[in-house]
Amino acid sequence: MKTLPFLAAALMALTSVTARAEEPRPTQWFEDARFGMFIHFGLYSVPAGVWNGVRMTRNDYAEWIRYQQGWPKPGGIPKAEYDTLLAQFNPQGFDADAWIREAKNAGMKYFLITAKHHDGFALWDSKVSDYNVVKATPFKRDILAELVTACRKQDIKVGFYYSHWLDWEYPGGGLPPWPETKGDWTVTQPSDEAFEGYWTHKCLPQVKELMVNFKPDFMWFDSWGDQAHHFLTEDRLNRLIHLIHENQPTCLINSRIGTEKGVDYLSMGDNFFPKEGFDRPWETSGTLNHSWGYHRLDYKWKTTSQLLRWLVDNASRGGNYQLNVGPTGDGIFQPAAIKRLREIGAWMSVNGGAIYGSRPAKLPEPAWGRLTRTDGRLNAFVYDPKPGAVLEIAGLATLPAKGWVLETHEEISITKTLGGVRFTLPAVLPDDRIVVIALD
Ligand code: FHN
Repeated sequence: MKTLPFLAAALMALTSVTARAEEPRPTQWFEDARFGMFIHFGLYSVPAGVWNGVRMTRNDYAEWIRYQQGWPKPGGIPKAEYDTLLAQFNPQGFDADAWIREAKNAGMKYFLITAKHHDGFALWDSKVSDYNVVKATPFKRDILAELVTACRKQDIKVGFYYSHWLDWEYPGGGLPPWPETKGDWTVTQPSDEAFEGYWTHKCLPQVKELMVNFKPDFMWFDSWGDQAHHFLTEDRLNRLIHLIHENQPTCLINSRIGTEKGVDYLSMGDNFFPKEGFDRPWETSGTLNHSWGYHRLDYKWKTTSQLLRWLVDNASRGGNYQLNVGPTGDGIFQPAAIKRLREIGAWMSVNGGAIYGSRPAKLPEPAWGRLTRTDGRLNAFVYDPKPGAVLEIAGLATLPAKGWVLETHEEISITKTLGGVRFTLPAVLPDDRIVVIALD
């Protein structure tokens, strides 16, 4: 008799944990947000794509500098040599509030950072591995803790990138998959048993730490290709997903974890903007220039006009855009990045009402631009607008009560046609990249 209440309490506790873990997670904030900042920051931000005066080859992603096919000798930079970066990692210019302010001013609603990238280096005070910013570098500050505080203060959702498959620090972590597929030198992949050791002793405990210490709003895992699937078995992924929800029930998870089942949103390929949407939340992560991590010789900056189009394209198809910044080894954003973020922010400050909380219009996509729907309003994004242009929205059955330029509030003329609605742009336009027309 005495054990019964105890048993009942234990059972209830167990049921509530399971129930919490299985409850649908709230994705609405994510879908409403539409625009977020991605950050790649770590040891690799110091060499910034150049090692001993030699520019990296192959994918030219600065965060991959340790492993470059044929670099500068087969096998890449030896770990002991790479680890000389630990003593050099001292980003004195890092200011969490300033980073988050920049994201917020750009019109972004959430923030995602590489808690641990493929090199295995952690940006927080991990008790699981000393290979982290607090224990192994002169900087000694918990970068994640400072950023999470800044995000909470400035009302920005926060998430972490965690490289769960590739880890080039811990024995047994996944190694680059290239040699097997491209083959001019070979890396011996860990055995399944060794990978299991990494999984149980580094990956799972570190992800648990992230959940317990920071209660993130979402996680962004990264995997691709056959090699990843070989290691990321259903059982391992289930353990990882369960651990996350057990410790942080509302934490969203992306599909690049290695499965589309039991996760909350789909991640597209890098810089991939699909022509059609999906019937569930999704996002594209993209770069401002070419490399994700800061690369001192990367001058391939995209124009603001192009970045805005991708943001609008994705929003019109029900997707988000996570735009990446690679801060320098000193912990600051490059002027070219700031310029673009602020230009996007200026556009969003007058047109964000047609992006945030929007859903696809479910009308044929016009050749002249894109459409979204927000609370009973239709928003028409006109690309490369020409003064006085007469444009048509096909498939709209009723004539809207009125139409106006969202930025200036200038009313425009609208008429009903056989197949939809026709509107005329004003003689003077407030933007030559994208003008938004609101139709009530
Ligand atoms: O290998 C990584 C790369 O360094 C970067 O983190 C991107 C971001 O989407 N993901 C992988 C390549 O797809």
